[in-house]
Amino acid sequence: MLSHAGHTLHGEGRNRDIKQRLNETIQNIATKIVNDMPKTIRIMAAIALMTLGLTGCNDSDDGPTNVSRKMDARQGEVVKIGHGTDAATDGTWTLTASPDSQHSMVSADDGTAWLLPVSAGTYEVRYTAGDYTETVTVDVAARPDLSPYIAHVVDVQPAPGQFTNIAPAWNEGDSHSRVIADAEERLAGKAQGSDVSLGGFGGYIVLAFDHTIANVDGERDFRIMGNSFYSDVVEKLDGYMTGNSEPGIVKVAYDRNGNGKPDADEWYEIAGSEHNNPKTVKDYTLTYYRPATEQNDANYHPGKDFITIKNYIRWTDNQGGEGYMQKNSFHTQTYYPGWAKETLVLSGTRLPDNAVDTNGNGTYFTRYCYEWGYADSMPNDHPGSAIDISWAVDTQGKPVKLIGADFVLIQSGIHQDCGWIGETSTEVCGAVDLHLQEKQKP
Ligand SMILES: [Ca+2]
Ligand SMILES: [Ca+2]
Ligand SMILES: [Ca+2]
Repeated sequence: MLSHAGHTLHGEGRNRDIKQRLNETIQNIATKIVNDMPKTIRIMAAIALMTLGLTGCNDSDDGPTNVSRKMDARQGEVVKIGHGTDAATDGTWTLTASPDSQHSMVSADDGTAWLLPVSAGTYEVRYTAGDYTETVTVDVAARPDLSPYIAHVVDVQPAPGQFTNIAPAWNEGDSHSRVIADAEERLAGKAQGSDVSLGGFGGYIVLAFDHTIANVDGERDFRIMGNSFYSDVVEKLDGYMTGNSEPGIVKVAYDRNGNGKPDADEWYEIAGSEHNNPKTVKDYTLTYYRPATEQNDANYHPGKDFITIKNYIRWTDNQGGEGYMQKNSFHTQTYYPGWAKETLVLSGTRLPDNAVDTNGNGTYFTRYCYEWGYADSMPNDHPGSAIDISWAVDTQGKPVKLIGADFVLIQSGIHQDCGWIGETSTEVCGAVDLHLQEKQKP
């Protein structure tokens, strides 16, 4: 059984597959009618059904039934496959032939299967329930137009930070949708675009692709490009590689209602290397307050100090904490998102602080690289920055088996202050479907 006990996740199909599903339904009904007919009429009907692309034969009333049929599908699109018998729902689906290993398949207890082919070519899936065997040949057409990179930025909401209002850009009078469009211009269609900074804890971005990223068994499926790098001064601290790591939590969603939008579809968090770290806080909420002033502190000494406003952006959290984000001399624009209301409330998983003041006087910070399952943590060329959709968990922390992901959300996961270098903010510079990247090579 390809389904995952108690947690098989499947789709309701896509609008574009309505025609195909109708054909399937017709075929299923036809098969049932045929099975209910006397044998002589059944053979004649079976011949007639071949025009529908369905062939069925039953050697005797007591013998095995073998049915075979064909379906058409397209690369990167989930195809729903039902079986044509009501004799048993305790059968199993198996993939019996495929062009290569690049695909994903799940099935549900009601006997429905979903196949997501990454490669074009011929697939064969088989449903077996007792004496009943149904073989479905799925011809998958190539889609050379598909891109392995981000197609759209659906939403972006950076938290306050040094690069907020700069990357993506906000100028006086700009709407939130203008900021989203700027983020899309920076990222869409590129292996590595220009940075989008998510600001301090809780800032997030929602990305969409022009296809479903397959959750290929045993393989990592996509990578979020960031700007982290290893330190060449301090190699390891507490067992972690050090450098400029600003980890972001990654969540995935499958477009279950098939409308191309991350609306009613559930988000599943990628449980990365620090998921069970006792210092990780699962439901952390920060409230940021618009700053009262952008005036430098009276006791700020240019050229001597780096902090221009010490008590700059006030924050409170849901753990009884409170404090201020500082402003520094390197960035003079307001750090508070220009389009946001007077308060900005952001919730999510807070990762343990990862900064170490290496010399104790605040001049050289290094930041642990959490090893896997995050954005902007491990360097882009390291396997630790590639993500397996199989690491997704539900809100109870239970693993889920998703056939793939249509949408990816990245959220700044650290809430700490690193003195003169400021808050820790996840950067997103692109994203890539690792399976399709291989397929779409010229
Ligand atoms: Ca996978
Ligand atoms: Ca949807
Ligand atoms: Ca970064």
